[in-house]
Amino acid sequence: MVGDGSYLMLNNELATSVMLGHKIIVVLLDNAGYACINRLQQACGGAPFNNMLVDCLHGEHGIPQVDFAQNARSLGAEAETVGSVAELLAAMVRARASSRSYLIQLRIDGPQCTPEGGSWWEVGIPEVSEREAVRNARADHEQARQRQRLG
Ligand SMILES: Cc1ncc(C[n+]2csc(CCOP(=O)(O)OP(=O)(O)O)c2C)c(N)n1
Ligand SMILES: [Mg+2]
Repeated sequence: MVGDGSYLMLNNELATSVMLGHKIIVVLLDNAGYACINRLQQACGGAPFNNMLVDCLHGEHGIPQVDFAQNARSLGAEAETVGSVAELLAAMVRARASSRSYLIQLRIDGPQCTPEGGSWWEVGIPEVSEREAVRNARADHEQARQRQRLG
């Protein structure tokens, strides 16, 4: 299972899996951007920027709408695109029956995430900012550090 952003960073592994005959099934969750980094950016007090494709800097040719299934086929895998959980289940049956690596592209909602799991990850927050949200995130960060066990 892989996100659309991660797939763009490692899709060549599909060609290797086909070449070696080591079949893998890739379920690609396409939410049009780096959603977890988008969430982290905002948890640190930042405004959403340059993570979801809709917020990204782009030039005159716009934002590419990557056809991930087509991309996987070009690397030698079989592939299809689905739009619901029911279609995903049916596609998994075909993927399991296939003799070669198989990618299922599932379009999912954008930046919405499941609620946090409750664990704390230390990420540096600026001490000085004109943004109130950043100053609040810094105050939360300092409080959280008080509860950190060292050593
Ligand atoms: C090689 C590499 N570059 C950058 C990162 C930082 N990083 C962690 S998650 C992530 C975004 C992943 O986006 P996607 O795969 O689309 O998953 P989503 O959060 O949207 O579900 C990035 C850039 C990383 N882990 N590895
Ligand atoms: Mg994504």
